[in-house]
Amino acid sequence: MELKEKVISTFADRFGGEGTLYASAGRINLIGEHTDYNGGFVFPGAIDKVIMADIRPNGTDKVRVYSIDINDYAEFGLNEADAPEASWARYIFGVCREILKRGGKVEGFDATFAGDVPLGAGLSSSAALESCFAFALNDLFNNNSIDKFELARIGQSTEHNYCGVNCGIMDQFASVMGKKDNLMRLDCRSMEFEYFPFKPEDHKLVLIDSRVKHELADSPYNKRRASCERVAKRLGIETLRDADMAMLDAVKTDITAEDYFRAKFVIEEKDRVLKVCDALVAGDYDTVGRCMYETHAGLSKDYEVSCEELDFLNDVAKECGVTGSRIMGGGFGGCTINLVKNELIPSFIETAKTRFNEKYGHEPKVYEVIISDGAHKITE
Ligand code: GAF
Repeated sequence: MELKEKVISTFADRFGGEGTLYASAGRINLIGEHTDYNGGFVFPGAIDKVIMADIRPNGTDKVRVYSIDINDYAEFGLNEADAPEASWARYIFGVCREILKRGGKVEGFDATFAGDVPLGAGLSSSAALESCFAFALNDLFNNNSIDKFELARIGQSTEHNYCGVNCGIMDQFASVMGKKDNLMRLDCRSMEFEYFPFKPEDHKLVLIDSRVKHELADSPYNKRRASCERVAKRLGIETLRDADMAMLDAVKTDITAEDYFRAKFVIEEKDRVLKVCDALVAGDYDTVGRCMYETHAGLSKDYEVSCEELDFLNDVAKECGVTGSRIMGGGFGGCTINLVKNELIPSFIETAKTRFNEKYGHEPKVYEVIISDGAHKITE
C-alpha cells in the first residue's frame, strides 16, 4: 500500500474519520559534517523519503499516537512528568513540550504515522519525525505563528532534552526548509542560508547503506562535540568556526592528541564547504568529488567516526572511478553518499553489492535520492 493510503486508512481504523495529513523529509548532506555544532557551514538538502502523519485534535489533554512501522501505540499527557517510555514516542512528546516551553499551544490529539526514511541509515529519520510533528502542531494549534527556524530548533531541543543526542541544527533545518532541486548552504553561526540549485545532468547521488546500525544516542557523538568545545575553550573562542590551523598548532602541546585531530578535521571541513559551493556554481564536479573524498579521509582518520564497512565502500567507489564518495551524517555506520556519473551508476552499484557481499556476507542497500521539499501539509 502507498504510504499516504496506509497512514490515512490506519487513522480511520484506529480513531475513526480523518485528520490532516503532513509530511517532512529525511536529508542528505553533500559536504560539511560535524561543522554545525561548531558554528560552521553545512550543505544539506531534503530528500524524497519522508515521515508522514495524519493528525486530529481530540478535545482532551491526552496525545494518542500509533506508529505504523513499529506497530506500537503510546498515550501520554502534556506535562513534563508524562514522558512516555518508548523512544519513538519521546520524539513526539519532546516536540509538544518544546512548543509549550516556548509559550506555544498544544492540546490533545490523535495521530498515526509511518515513513520511508530508512531507520539508522544516517538519513535523519528522527529529524523528519520531529519536523513533521512540529510543523503540524504549529498549523493545528498555533495558526502557523512559530517561524520555520524555530520549528527546526524545537526538533533540535527535543534531541537534546528528551533523546540524549547533543546534535547541531543541520538535520532539522534541512527537514523543515528543504526545497525541491536545491541544496542549502547554512551558516550555523549566523543562521543565514542560501539555496543552491542542484540538478546535475550527468551525475546522480547514490547512497550505499552498509546496514551497520547507526544510533547516535549510543554512539560517541556527544564525545566528539565535547572535544571540539574543549579546544575552543582553550583557544578562548566560542566555537571552532573562528579557529585556523595556526591557532590550533599554537596550542598543540596543551591539548590531547585526540582533541587536536578532532579540531583539525573541523577546521579543514568548514573551508571545504565553501570550496564545494563555488565548484558547484562553476559546474566543476571533479573538485566537488575530490573534496568529498578528503572529507571521508578526515572523518575516518582524524574524527574517527567511520567504520571498516564504510571505509571499504569508499575504497570501492574510488576503484570504480566514482566522482566523489564519503561517509554521510553523524557516522558510526549508515550510508556513504556517492556522486556518480550517470553511465557509471549500474556498474558501480553492481560492484559495490558484489564486493561488499563477498566480504561481509550481506548486500548493502542502495538508494537513489532526489532533492525534494521539506515539511509541508498534504491535505486541507
Ligand atoms: C548528526 C547530527 F544530528 C547533526 O546535527 C550533525 O552534527 C551530523 O550528525 C554530522 O554532521 O546527523
